[in-house]
Parts: sequence; C-alpha cells; structure tokens
Amino acid sequence: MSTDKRTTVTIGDQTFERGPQGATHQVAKGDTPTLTTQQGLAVSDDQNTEKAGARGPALLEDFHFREKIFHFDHERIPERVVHARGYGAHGFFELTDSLADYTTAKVLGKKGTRVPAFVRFSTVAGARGSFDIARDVRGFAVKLYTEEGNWDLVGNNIPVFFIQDAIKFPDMVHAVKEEPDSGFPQAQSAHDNFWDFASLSPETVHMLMWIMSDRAIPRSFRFMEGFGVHTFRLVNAEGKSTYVKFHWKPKQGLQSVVWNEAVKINGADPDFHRRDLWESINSGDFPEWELGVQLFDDEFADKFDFDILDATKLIPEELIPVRRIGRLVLNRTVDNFFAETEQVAFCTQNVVPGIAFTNDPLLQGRNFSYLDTQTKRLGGPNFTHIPINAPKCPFHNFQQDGHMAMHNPKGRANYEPNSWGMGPRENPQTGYKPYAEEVNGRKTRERGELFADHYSQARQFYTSQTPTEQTHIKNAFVFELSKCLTPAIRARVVAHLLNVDEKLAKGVAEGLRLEKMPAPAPAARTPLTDLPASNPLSILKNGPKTFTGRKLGVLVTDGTDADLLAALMKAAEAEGTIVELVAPAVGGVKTTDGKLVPAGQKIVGAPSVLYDAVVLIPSAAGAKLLTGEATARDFVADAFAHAKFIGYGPDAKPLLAKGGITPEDMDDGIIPLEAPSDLKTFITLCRKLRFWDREARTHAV
Ligand code: HDD
Repeated sequence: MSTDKRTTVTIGDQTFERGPQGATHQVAKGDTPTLTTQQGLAVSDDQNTEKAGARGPALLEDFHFREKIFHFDHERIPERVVHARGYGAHGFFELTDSLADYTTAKVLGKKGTRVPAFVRFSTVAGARGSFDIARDVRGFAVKLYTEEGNWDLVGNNIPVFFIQDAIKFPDMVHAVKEEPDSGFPQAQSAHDNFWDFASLSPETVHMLMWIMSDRAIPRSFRFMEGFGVHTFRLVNAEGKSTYVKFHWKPKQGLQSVVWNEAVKINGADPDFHRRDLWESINSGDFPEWELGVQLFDDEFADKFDFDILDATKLIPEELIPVRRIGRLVLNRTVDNFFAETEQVAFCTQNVVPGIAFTNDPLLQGRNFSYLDTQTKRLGGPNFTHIPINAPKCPFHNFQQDGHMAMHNPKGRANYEPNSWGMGPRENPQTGYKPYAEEVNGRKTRERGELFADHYSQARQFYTSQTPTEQTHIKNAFVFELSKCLTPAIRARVVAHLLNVDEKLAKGVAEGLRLEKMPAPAPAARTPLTDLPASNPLSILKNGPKTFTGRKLGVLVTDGTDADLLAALMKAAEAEGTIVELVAPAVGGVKTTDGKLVPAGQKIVGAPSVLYDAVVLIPSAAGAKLLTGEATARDFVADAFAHAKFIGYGPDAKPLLAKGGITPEDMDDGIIPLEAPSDLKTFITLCRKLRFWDREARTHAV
C-alpha cells in the first residue's frame, strides 16, 4: 500500500501526516521542497522499497533505493591519521599592529586588515569518536583566507614537540596510538608502547613535562593558548629576514581541569569541549585570541642556549617578549560538520609572500606530509576545490582534471607559454619567492649540536610551575606509569626525571613504589640547571580575572528560595557567568513564589564535573530527598574533591554532610549563602576558579 494514502493525526499539540504503517511526517506546506533523487527526479514514496506485491521480494529496478543505499555506503572518508577528533568554527582575524617593517605579507601589513578565518581544534591520539578530555596535546590549526592566498598556521596548544626530526613522526604516533595487536588503549598515552618509545627517546622529555601538566587537560578550547611551534621567517620588501615564533593568547585566560575530573567528564559528556565551543559561539560569547609574535635576528639565534631550529625548545618570553599584533575571533559555528570541519585540509606549506620556512627538520618534513595526507583523505588532488579549502581571493592555473574536478581551465589553452594569448601568467613582482638563504653543506644525516640538550628546558618548565601544578605533574607521571605494565620502562622514565628535578623524580618513584632508585639517564649534553623560572609557562599564574564565560551548576528543588535564586541569576548575569539549574526532574521546580522554573538538567545527567563552581540551594524537604540520591551525593563530594567553590543555602547542610564534608572540612572555599547580597561575593570569589588549598587534604595517596 503506497504512502499517498495519508491521514492526519494529532500527537500532543502538534498535527502530522501519517502513512499506513505509522510513519509520521510534518504536514507539507506550500514551500516544502519535493524530495528528489541525486538526478533531480521527484520521489513518490521514501518509506517502502519497490516490491513484487506487498509481501513479495524487492525489485532490483528500484533505482531510488539503490542510489540511496549506495550513497550511504560511501559516506565515510578515512579519518585523519592523527588529530582525527576535532571541532571547527569560523571567524575573522584582524590586524591591530602593523608588521610592515618586517614582512610584505598583506595580512600583517596594514593595521585594521580583516580576513576570514577557520579554526579547527583537535586531540591527537584518539579516533574521531573518542572523547574530548583525553590527556593529550590539542591541535590549534588556523586557516586565514587572505587576499594573497590561504595561510595555514597549523599549531598546537603546547609550544614544543615530542621529536626533532619528521622522520621519527610515524614511530612516535604508532607508539602513542592504540597498540596494534590489542587495539587499545584508545586516546591515551598511559600504556607501555608510548612510555617505551618516550623513555628511549630523550628528546621527548621536555614535551613529556608539558603533557603531564594540566595543559593536556584544558577546561575548554576557549581557555588555551596556541603556538606555531617552529621558528618561521618574516621577509620584508628589501628581502631582509626576521625570525618569528607565533602565539595565540586567549583573552579568556588559561584554565584546565583536574585529572580525576577529566576522567569523569569523559563519561558524563564526551563532547564537553565541542559543546562548550558551540554553545559559547551560539550564545554570542565569541572566544577571542590575540596573535603574538616573538621577533628575533641571527645575533640572538647565535647566542641563544638552544638551536632555534629545534622544535623541542621554546624561547622564554622574558628573553624575547611576545608582541601582540592582531586578534582572532570565532563568531560562527559550521553549517555542516562534515563539509567544513571534516573536510578542511590544513597544509603547513600554505604560506603567503613575506612568510618563509626555516630549516627546522620537523617543519620541512611536515611540508611534505600534509599535502600528501589530504590527497589520500579527501580522495584526490582536487581537495582544494571544496569550498572550505578554496581560497577566497582570485586564483588561476593550468592544473586540470582528476577526480571531482569542479573547475577546469576554460578555452583552448591548458598550458603556457602559448601563442593564443590565453590564460594566466606568473608575476615576478607579487609572486611567492623563497627566502634567498645561502645554502651549502655536505649531505649527511645528523642534527645540530645543541639539539642534544634534552633536559634544561624541561627543568625550566617544571620550576616555573606553582606548587599545585608541580603536584599535578608528579601525579600525572605516577598515574600514567602505573598503567605501564613493564617495570623497566617505569624506572627508565624516572632515570630521565632525575635530570629534570630530583624532587620530582623521587616523588614519582615513591608514587610507583619503585624499590630501587635508578641512576640518572646519561645526558648527551650537560643540562643547564640555572635557567630562570618563566611565569608565562604556568597556567595558574595566567588565569582569568573574571568568572565570565564559566559555568555554574545550581542544585535546586521544589521550595528553593525564589529571592536567593533571583539574586544568583542577577549576580551571574552581571559577571557573564552561565548558570545551569540542576533539579530532580528536568521539567523544573516550584520555587517559594509558586512559579515553575524549568531546569537545564536532571541530577543524574549533570555531575558537578560539568561546572566550574556549584551552588546548593535546595529547600529543607528537597535536601532530604536528595540525600537519598547517589548522584546528588557525588555532585557534592566531587565538587569538594576537585577543589571547587561551593555556595550553599540555609537548608543544604544535610547534603554537604551526605557528600562527606564534615564540619572540620568546611574551608574558605565553601561559602554560606543566606542573604541575596552573599551571591555577588560568591561569584567574585569564583574568579579564582579553584580553592587549591583544599587539594592536599583530599588526596592522601
Ligand atoms: Fe601534524 C595533522 C599540528 C608535526 C603530519 N598536525 C595535524 C593537525 C594539527 C597538527 C593541529 C590537525 C589539522 C586539522 O585540524 O585538520 N603537527 C602539528 C604540530 C606539529 C606536527 C604543531 C609539530 C610542531 N605532523 C607533524 C609531523 C608530521 C605531521 C612531524 C609528519 C611528518 N599532521 C600530520 C598529518 C596530519 C596532521 C599526517 C593528519 C591529518 C592532517 O595532517 O590533515 O599530515
């Protein structure tokens, strides 16, 4: 029986059209388009395959069915071999300070220049469907559609890298990804293969410090820095080169979560980071970063303790300050995840005139890898024709044909020179030229001498952290190595840490219960132990000054004080804080004024790990009800254990007790909220983000 026999039904307060088998549709309006095949043929029935009789066999001639299934079967493309899980957004870049003295790049030339941008953030090791808060590096890839072509700055949220030479990249990636026989662990470095490779490759040690720090578990993409990592060159109109390192500094300040929290967020909301970006942009709270540059010359490069071509080293901001020259604003989410976020193809080779490469062996290797990988991933050489990848400036060339060619040269000439006077010509004035660096040398497979210092900056990173952050680093090493089944590998890592910081090494050894302390790993170059601490390397020294854009979870029940709730909403709004009400039922609660206030979440689906701080304002009866609910108990206990600020109303005490908070545990991070004016004080306190003093009291092991 065909679907043209439709009836109208009402479900709830909405009216639908229903076919004979119960499939329910929107009621077609005048402007509802007709469903067609890919050939534009109108479809009469999309519910039933063509059959010989209602209960008979399906017919091969049903081309609509075949086309639909064929297309579905081909929906997947290979996921990225690294950075498979990512999330993108559109925005713009605006130049706020001209670098015209240093570079001919127009995007960096005239103050006020604005170009469209697309940014894709990612994790590295996990598959496309893995979770957001893995302990991992985050990709921070920026595509600027400039008037001189696309400039891709394909960076990370960490300014250094695991390895120095691109030839080691496949080994490093194989080691960190799931082990090839078992196929696990997914999206984690906490396994033997990774630590085996890392402990046998001392060049990884500086990066290990960063990924064991809270940098690897950011609170959101919005609250992390980005780095171009390599030293690039800027080249000006006279052909003079200046070295440059690129930085993205978040206006929102830096913030991370704690490890136990990350583990729980991954279960409660595997999409935590992408949801945060989506929601902030769609609510009009546009994340913003400043573009910073560290500019330096050969004189600095020659006297610097390390090689500027070595991607496992950074240049402390105290030595070369970061000059802020622009801003990147993300103000539009994608229309289609696949078309934009999945198909966007970043290539480190995409630079514009006035920006050039250095001989960093990691960068040189990347320039091959990205083009190669996009060709495979997107199915051929014409991936640049996909709208998200196409430049927004005019482009003309004689490249033609290939799979899915969307634009071919027009007319007779598909080569040059030609005598038909047709087609584009090269332009020696505006065209891209490599930097005219003098190059000579014997062919060899070696690295620069200074590349061999693997510990000095690792130590500098560690000594630059606050005691809280140092503890987190130690705990992360202990956690990861405790998942490592081979004791010899654990000891090898500790042997490296002895060259970084003895206290750290001892703390890790103790945490692992290592019976015998290994000897320090032999260093290829004597580490410099006197590098001064550098404040920009710490997250906690660079936190936000406001609670803006952060999320407050508020536990409410029937009978919650309406005045207290109103005061909370007002104080939060003034600060730009997002409030989510968590209740026994998502339909909401009746507050003391008799109004039904809808909730954002039911308690079972909203653990406190999803919030930056929490408020407990149940009524007395509500608190009694929630003491019998395990997820409410966890809500309180976790907020306490994760050193969060907790505001509590007059009737919340039984809930605090149920969450394991004894009267002796009450500290300055747990704030009574009695009068509406207390709410403003509470929100102001939350600007500190965490009450770190509590942490030591909650982690005895
Ligand atoms: Fe890479 C993707 C960042 C070293 C080879 N890389 C990729 C992405 C980012 C980075 C952010 C995701 C881009 C996106 O969102 O689509 N990669 C880095 C940084 C590195 C680095 C900051 C060191 C400083 N990468 C690196 C090396 C190689 C690669 C040494 C190979 C020799 N990277 C790739 C790749 C990927 C990639 C295989 C996978 C998917 C893709 O390119 O588009 O070509």
